[in-house]
Amino acid sequence: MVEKEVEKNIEALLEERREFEAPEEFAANANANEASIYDDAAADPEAFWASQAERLDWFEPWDTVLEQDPPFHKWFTGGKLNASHNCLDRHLDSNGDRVAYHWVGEPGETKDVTYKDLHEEVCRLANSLKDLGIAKGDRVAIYMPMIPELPAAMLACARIGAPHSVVFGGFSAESLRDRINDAAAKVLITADGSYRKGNVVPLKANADEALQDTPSVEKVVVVARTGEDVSMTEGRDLVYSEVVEAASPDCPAEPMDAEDMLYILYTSGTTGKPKGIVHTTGGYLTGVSSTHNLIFDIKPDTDVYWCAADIGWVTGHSYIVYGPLANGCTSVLYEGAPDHPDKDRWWSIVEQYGVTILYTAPTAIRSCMKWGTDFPAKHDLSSLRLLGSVGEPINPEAWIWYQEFIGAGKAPVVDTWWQTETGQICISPLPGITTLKPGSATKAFPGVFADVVDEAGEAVGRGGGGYLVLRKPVPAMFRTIFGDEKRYVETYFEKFGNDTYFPGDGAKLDDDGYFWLLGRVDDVMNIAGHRISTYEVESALVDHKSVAEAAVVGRVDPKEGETIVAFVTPKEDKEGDDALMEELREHVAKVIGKLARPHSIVFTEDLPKTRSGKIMRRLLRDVATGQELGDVSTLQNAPILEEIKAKAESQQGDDE
Ligand code: 7RM
Repeated sequence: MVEKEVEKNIEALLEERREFEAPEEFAANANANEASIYDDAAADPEAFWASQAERLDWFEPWDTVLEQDPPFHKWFTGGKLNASHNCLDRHLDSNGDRVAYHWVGEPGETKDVTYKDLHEEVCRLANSLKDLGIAKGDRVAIYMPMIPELPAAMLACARIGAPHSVVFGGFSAESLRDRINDAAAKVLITADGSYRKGNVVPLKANADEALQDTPSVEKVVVVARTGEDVSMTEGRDLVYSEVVEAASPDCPAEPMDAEDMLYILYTSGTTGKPKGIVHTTGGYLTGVSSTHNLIFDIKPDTDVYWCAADIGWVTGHSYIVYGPLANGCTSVLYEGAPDHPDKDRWWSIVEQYGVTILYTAPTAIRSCMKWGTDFPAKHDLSSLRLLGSVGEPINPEAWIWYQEFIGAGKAPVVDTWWQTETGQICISPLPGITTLKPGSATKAFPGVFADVVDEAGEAVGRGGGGYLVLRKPVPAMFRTIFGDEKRYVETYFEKFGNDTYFPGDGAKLDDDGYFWLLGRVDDVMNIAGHRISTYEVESALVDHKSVAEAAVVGRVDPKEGETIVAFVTPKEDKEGDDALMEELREHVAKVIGKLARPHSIVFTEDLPKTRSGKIMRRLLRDVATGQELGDVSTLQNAPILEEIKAKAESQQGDDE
């Protein structure tokens, strides 16, 4: 009886939401507006991906679209191309004066960089790298702020066939050191510092600390961003502007094999040192440019596109640099924080440049919800015609808020599921075709074979829940973990066999075959034999009018089994008191069922988050179970954890 009630109310929470059909005018002009694209791609996926690859410039055509030796796969073998050529040179004749990036510095300066400007900078820097001894195949580490020199550095590497390894500017010296050493990078490109919330982040000082223990690095190129004094090591460190000015602007793009490495990007696994995710050239560029074109409905002549992620994450690699530039579109590149100098910074940028497409993360959307609607309301956001979300499940309330208060109720919201490993979006609506359901990433992109399976790897079918899998590789999918093929096979293919990629996410299929991502499988709780995802409880909590943000974990007790602990940030004007605690427990009981009612609720000003904004549930689980805290080095706000811990402990005392 109880179980039935839970089941029904989970369904009610997730499904009793409005559905949104593609707006007629949008559909009429959409890049993807024939539903047959799905069936055609399913019938012959290789023909579909080949047609997408043909949108690129190839120096030599490929022989075979896909060669598989599961779990290994190669795309467009025999083909030759260059990513930098595809992102720059081929646009020059017709669109050289088009703006590639409207750059906005956090302190307020702006700069428009055209395709011609970027091409020249890239060619000069590529020649400088050659002068510094970088040859095809050598790795270059990049540790930079969100300034135009960052995409330029990536493309300069791509131009000469040197794989780059971008390390997010928020990472510590130690993280930088480990990544440089794992890739054995020969050159580091960095900056004196960067601006964040009005402060200077000392990138060069961090780099110097890292460089004490990185034997592979021979030269360091330093961009003067802040102009502050930094120490320069004679014979090793060079000034970026001097190096670039001295170099020739003439640098032919190296013809690369489709399967040559384009870059390494490190991502944390559940255990052990970060994994160096390896992406190659032809498939990657095909995957990111095609998804960018069809999902974001890019009209290069008129759109101003803004992906508000950091280039240091895969979202920035694929959807700030390679996808948008391959499609010849104009982007915004913003250096700083969304609330500096005030909480309307993003909306003033949207207004200033007439941004038409905005792509961001649920955590950012929830921050904006917390700050209130006055900030977006101060600005004319009517240019926005399409909104995107990525990074974690977006709860229906945040989805609706985004559509309503940022998209004026008219802009479709595309919730895009993918990973560092997949390189490209895999599950997402096509905004001119797909009927949207708030909270669902909807359907697999054409040519992508996503499914939901049970523990034995059997398809659960519509209405079922289990593990998300991909039954065929996508072109932009990673090829291996740098230097650790064994870990590649074990992490992703041990569970269901070499033909089935396991991304580590749980998902449900609803009766229409829509995907509902439920978070990492290690975040699924088992409450009295019933699977309830932390996300479902979080969604119910955030659904309450007094809640800004919530994270939920399972506390395993040998006697009681698993119970639910919620960490809740109330909205700014709300008090996290006993009355609210009781109200929230009742609220969750009402929307999901008594079984899903949190056993305890800890109120906190903030939740522990990684620098990319993901809530670290693992650490909250440690707090909830009273265990020693795990690794906190990737947190952006580590001190909050001690506060939460102290509160949780005093509350637990109250319980007993
Ligand atoms: C792009 C990115 C990947 C993990 C992935 C999921 C989660 C990402 C969504 C999502 C639900 C989404 N790369 N995730 N997008 N969950 N809906 N639209 O975030 O490598 O940093 O993270 O993020 O758990 O496995 S990532």
